[in-house]
Amino acid sequence: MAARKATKSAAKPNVSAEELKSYYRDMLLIRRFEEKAGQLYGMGLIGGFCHLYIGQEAVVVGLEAAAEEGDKRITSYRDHGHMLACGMDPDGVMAELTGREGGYSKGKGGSMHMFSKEKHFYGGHGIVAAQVPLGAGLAFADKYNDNGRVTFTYFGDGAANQGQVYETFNMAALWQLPCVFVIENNQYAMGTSQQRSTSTPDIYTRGEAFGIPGEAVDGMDVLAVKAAGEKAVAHCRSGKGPYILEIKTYRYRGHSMSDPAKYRTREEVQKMRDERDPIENVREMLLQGKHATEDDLKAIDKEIKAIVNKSADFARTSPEPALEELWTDIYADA
Ligand SMILES: Cc1ncc(C[n+]2csc(CCOP(=O)(O)OP(=O)(O)O)c2C)c(N)n1
Ligand SMILES: [Mg+2]
Repeated sequence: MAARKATKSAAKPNVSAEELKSYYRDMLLIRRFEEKAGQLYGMGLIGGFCHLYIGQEAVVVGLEAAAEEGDKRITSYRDHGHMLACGMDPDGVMAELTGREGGYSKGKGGSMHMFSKEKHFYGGHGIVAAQVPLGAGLAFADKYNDNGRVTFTYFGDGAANQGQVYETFNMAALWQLPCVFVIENNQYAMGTSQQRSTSTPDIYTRGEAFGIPGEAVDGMDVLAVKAAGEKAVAHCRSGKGPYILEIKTYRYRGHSMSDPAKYRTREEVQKMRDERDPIENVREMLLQGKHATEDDLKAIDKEIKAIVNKSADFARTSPEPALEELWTDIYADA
């Protein structure tokens, strides 16, 4: 059996200027979309919970750069970034946040419950870690159908302490499922820091007991995430079973829109924004490497602003779902 050790990743791929620009664009779309969602929430247009992804953009954008058509993804309630990164329509996502007919779940699911068969996005799950066994189930189906597809199963540092994660690791390793377990370690589970809740800081080593290799990755660096993602995907696709990526990242906003964030200082957040911001990092790379001018980047900013404003207009003007809709989509084929 090959060595199945947990390692810290440092590799970075060579990418073209066009690729770098597309990562900048995709991360910026998530950032601006989430800022707009925050505004709509403040205006009372979004009900229920709303968990923003601001700060974590390089995780999904880097991993989507390593994915191929037909690969699957499943995640928690902090899910808008995953949907946008896999190509779901911003109009449909925003309209679901406002609970309107034009939303991905016809306004009946809200922020935490959206799906797209077309883009192989399987939710959006509100119960912490519930998506982890489901992700293994998706990978089981792919293995059974022998179709060469890989599933990205995302969960948080807090979720990593849930028992069902380890039952899943055992089965995924036993059956050699093509599943990349992506731990988005943003250092907090609601108001609890990882230090307060987690016995060992390196969650990527947790697969060793099951023979699952793991790797820690700098989640503020989209190129490092892409490189680690490619390695993990190649491992899974070649039939060697699951792989763990612990992606060290940071969320700038509260756990959800109703979080007063008393458990950390403003300075801590500001320091991260100033020194590690994933979008600023790529912006610097583009400018310093002379891959783009300030004007090129301004044009991208403008394009993104237009997409996000359009999605907000759609989310405000799409009608409320009709009452009869309450009786549809209850059973799979209804
Ligand atoms: C089974 C279960 N327990 C508790 C909660 C309440 N809860 C919602 S999010 C959360 C913290 C999860 O943190 P983490 O996995 O680090 O994800 P993050 O919010 O940082 O993305 C908790 C305890 C829940 N939704 N489900
Ligand atoms: Mg967390």
